[in-house]
Amino acid sequence: QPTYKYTYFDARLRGEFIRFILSYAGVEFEDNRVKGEDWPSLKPTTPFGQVPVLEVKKGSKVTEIAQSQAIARYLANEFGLYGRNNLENAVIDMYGAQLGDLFDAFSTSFNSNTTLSFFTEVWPRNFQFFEDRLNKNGNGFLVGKRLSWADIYLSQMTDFIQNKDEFLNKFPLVKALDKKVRSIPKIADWIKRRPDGDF
Ligand code: GSH
Repeated sequence: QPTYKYTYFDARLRGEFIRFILSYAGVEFEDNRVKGEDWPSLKPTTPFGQVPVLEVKKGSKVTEIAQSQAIARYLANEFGLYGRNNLENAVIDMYGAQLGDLFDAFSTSFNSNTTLSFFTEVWPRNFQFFEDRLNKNGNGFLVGKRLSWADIYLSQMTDFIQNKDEFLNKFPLVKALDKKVRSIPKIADWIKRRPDGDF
């Protein structure tokens, strides 16, 4: 059994869905939360100067994985969060990529004056895509008949919405999926014991 060290900032943001996945997997992981003042010295030691990074230690061999979606896919393969075949996996990855783009847009909106249009336009447009897709698949999951890493990512993304409950009333299938993911005992337990924070 490998051991896992997960490095991200002391925040949920782009890194939290991986913590959901690690919790779902039921594996112990070191939740290494880098402080702002320690980041400049750590940055050059990471593969691309960014976090998240997952270190997977098997025996004496340590492999570092950067890029959140590469980490998610690795864990999905290890812990049964993919589909039944390559085609289902491609569609799961498609949703993951869309959510990654959405997060990129969300973080860019912080650094410009577009936060408002983000909340009135970009969130609703994207959540409508996912609502329609859930409606089409018809069983509460994005792909096939079981939970995938994209379902977990979509659920975690709702953390960043202002007035989440009210907002999600317009997207009842996303709301139900979010509730289902957060009710999975190992994820519910993580949410209970994780550090507090606004983001
Ligand atoms: N595409 C990458 C991923 O999905 O992991 C983006 C990683 C990224 O933007 N990381 C940010 C970071 O490390 C935090 S969310 N910022 C600090 C820096 O670039 O110095």
